[in-house]
Amino acid sequence: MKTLVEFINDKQADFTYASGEFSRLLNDIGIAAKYVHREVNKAGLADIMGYEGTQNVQGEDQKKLDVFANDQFIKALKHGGQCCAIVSEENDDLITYDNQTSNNGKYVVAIDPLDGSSNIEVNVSIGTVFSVYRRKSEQGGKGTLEDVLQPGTEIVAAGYVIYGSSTMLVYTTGNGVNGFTLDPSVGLFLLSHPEIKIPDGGNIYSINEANYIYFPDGVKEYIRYCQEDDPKTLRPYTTRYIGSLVADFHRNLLRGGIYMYPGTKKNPNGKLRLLYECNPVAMIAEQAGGKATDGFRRIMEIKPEEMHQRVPIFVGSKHMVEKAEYFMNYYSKDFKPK
Ligand code: P6P
Repeated sequence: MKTLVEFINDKQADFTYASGEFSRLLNDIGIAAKYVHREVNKAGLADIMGYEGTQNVQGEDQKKLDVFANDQFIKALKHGGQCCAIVSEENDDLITYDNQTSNNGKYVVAIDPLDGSSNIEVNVSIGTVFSVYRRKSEQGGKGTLEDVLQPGTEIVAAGYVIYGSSTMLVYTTGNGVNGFTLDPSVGLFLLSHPEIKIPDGGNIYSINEANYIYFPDGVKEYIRYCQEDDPKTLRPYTTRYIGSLVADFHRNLLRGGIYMYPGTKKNPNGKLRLLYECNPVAMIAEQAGGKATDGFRRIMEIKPEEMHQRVPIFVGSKHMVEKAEYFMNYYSKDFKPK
């Protein structure tokens, strides 16, 4: 099996930016993921669970693993010297570096270092979600907000790490989606899922139905559609929702399905963050033949206005997302962003 390093080097010619720096940055993410894998897999044993006592920008209690993961990615990207700025779910403000090497870096990273971390103590799969942009500001100075507030169409690499029954890195550089499984005995990510394509005939819908009474009518009608009997269109579908984006998305990517976190009357922008949750999974979905929308607009075309901006998301098998969009446009035009 090809290792991640061999794969990146072989594919270097495919990159629009056939530069060693880009390959180095991808490898830095892989290195940090291995350290997080090690800590996640002993969380039950070590006193690494429990709250760090601080809160992140979302006002959520930070668990020690959240902080550990955040530190690992920030350190690895600093060590690699290719990244000049990071927007992280765990930090209110843009992270920049004080060393010249990093300030010469050509790239910026948006990352959720440990998404779904509330699931750690119940042993549910969690994940890291990331996207990489080329900086727009002049090389040599610190990275800027302008560098990270770019639409998803500008992303040069996007992916996630899922810390589950095995640890996998799944990513795209715009030339298809490939999955690498970590062999902990040798510390190598091995190409286990080449050229991932999301099945068109998906029949899994993933949504937190506890919010049902607040959903737009379009979502309620789409859920009803999923539950109606129609053997021709594989309905009734089945529902799977574990409350960990990376776990829910990864299952649907391999099996076919739709993950939805819609806006509600109470929270019109939903819950998930555009920069480091929605855009990365949207790019993976599109590169695997799927689709990602906020109910009306392509996720990757939404221009971010601020770092921790939330957007509604419907992502997964193309025909499922298109059907959900149909219901949103028919029943819930009032939810369409102005
Ligand atoms: P809810 C985890 O907090 C997360 O950001 C995603 O990983 C997950 O899909 C979603 O929120 C779960 O949210 O409101 O259903 O608990």
